[in-house]
Amino acid sequence: MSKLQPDYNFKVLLLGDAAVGKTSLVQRFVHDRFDSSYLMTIGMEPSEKHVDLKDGTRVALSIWDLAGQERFRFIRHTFYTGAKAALLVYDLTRAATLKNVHKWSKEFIENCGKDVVKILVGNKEDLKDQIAVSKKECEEAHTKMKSHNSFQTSALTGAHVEEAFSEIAERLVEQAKKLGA
Ligand SMILES: Nc1nc2c(ncn2[C@@H]2O[C@H](COP(=O)(O)OP(=O)(O)OP(=O)(O)O)[C@@H](O)[C@H]2O)c(=O)[nH]1
Ligand SMILES: [Mg+2]
Repeated sequence: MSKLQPDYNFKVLLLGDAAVGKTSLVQRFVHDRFDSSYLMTIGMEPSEKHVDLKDGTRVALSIWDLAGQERFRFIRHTFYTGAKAALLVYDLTRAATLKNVHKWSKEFIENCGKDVVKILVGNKEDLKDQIAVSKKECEEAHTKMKSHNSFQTSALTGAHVEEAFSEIAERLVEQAKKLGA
């Protein structure tokens, strides 16, 4: 019989530059759909989805999809409160967005502390002939920002989207169990 009540509830942020595909990743993960037009997020867009881990643990993720546009910088800190994890997203076709991921990571830690789960996500991997960052650069960024894991995703095809969110749920449960022990 499946449990209805989640065992855990966590707040997860989507962080990264404008138009890297944060909203698209959430749309793919939560509703299994994709929109090719760009509608910038204004402030923040909340969603919720339950994830069942392999061992049957049920995790509710409150997903806070933050606006990446510079103009929302001043209201952003209000959305950080209580977040324990983030997907730090960059666009594989725009090298500058990978550089900026470090700024996002810094802002995340400043607001939420060091004991947070960080998953690095290079999105738009379907645009094979436009990829502008090497595997080595991705790995270096992963090491430099000490992210727990990294993925290359496509919100368009769905590649590795579930994996990235499941990883965050797994890591959060692991951390919660450790802290509770
Ligand atoms: N080909 C391709 N296009 C994508 C992918 N993900 C997002 N896009 C497109 O990239 C554009 C920006 O996507 P959004 O999800 O709105 O970007 P965002 O990061 O939420 O942007 P802000 O809300 O401004 O911070 C849209 O036109 C999407 O359709 C992907 O995996 N592949
Ligand atoms: Mg958005």
